[in-house]
Amino acid sequence: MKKIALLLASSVLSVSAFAHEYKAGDIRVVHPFSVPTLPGKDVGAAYIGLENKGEADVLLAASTARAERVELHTMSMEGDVMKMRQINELEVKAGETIKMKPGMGYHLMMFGLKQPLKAGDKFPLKLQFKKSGAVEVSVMVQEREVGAKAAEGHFH
Ligand SMILES: [Cu+2]
Repeated sequence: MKKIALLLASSVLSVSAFAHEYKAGDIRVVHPFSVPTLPGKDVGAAYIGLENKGEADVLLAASTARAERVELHTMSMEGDVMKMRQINELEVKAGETIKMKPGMGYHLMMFGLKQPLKAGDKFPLKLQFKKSGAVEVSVMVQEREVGAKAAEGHFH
């Protein structure tokens, strides 16, 4: 009986490590990732999934030791121009899922990166929610998809 419990515990651990997700209260933070920085740039963007199983909450801020500051940004088409702007906070409504991805919508913009982001890097990112408090996640730097390349013109 004891053995089974141990086996179960270890498989749960390895599954959650593999799935690369975190919890802050009722919010699941899924697969935080970033892409390699462009040559000569010290800005980058991080992307996370947010699943809210509870009441409405608000992402207030993000920070990382890897960069001077992190801003919440959103990107959208205005006419035929892609425009990016800073937002003060990001509401995650009850039951809502927000999936950030390169090229469109929300992202976490990192300014003053202390070293370039390379594929395979990992770095810690702290997220601050209004209700659920703070959670530290590990961001994986992944090779940018070929298809996403064209949409990366938003880098400052
Ligand atoms: Cu941005």
